Amino acid sequence: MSINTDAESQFAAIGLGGNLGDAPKTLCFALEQLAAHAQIHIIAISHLYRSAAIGPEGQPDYANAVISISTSLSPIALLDALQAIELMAGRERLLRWGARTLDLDILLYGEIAMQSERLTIPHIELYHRPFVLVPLADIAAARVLPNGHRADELAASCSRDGLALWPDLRWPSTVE
Ligand code: ROI
Repeated sequence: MSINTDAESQFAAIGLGGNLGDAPKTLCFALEQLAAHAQIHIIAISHLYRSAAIGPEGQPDYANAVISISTSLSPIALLDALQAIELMAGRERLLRWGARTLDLDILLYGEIAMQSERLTIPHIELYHRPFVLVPLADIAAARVLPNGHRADELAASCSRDGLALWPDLRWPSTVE
């Protein structure tokens, strides 16, 4: 794993989630695929969390994590790369807010704010989801988010109900 220092490279934060099958294993698979991509360099990997599903009742708990990367891909090209990995993991888009094998979301991309049919950056739910804010604070505590607040402040003020560490020896967190 190396860090791309090209002038063209941008910081991005990616949310990982899944709640079907062996979800930690699927998230590990996603990390391997991301690490193997020539234009994606993983900087940091949060702890792995277990979180109660937001959405329709009766879903299994999710495995969630956040990583930071540097990438020379444009936002849309990064989205294409993430969706290709979702497909490789067997992702089907069936129900809105339904259970899924793997979700890879662009949370932040440099200082960019954009809204298009396919992509909204920052992620539309970034500030509302503890299963995003808490792992984001693991790897980018002092980062000031586009709403002007530090990631660790936002994480400290959100409810941790239904959110817990998910110890898994396969998970290659870079956080102490
Ligand atoms: N709920 C949790 N806990 N974690 C997720 O990653 C997640 N992803 C989703 C919805 C269905 C909104 N619920 C989730 O897309």
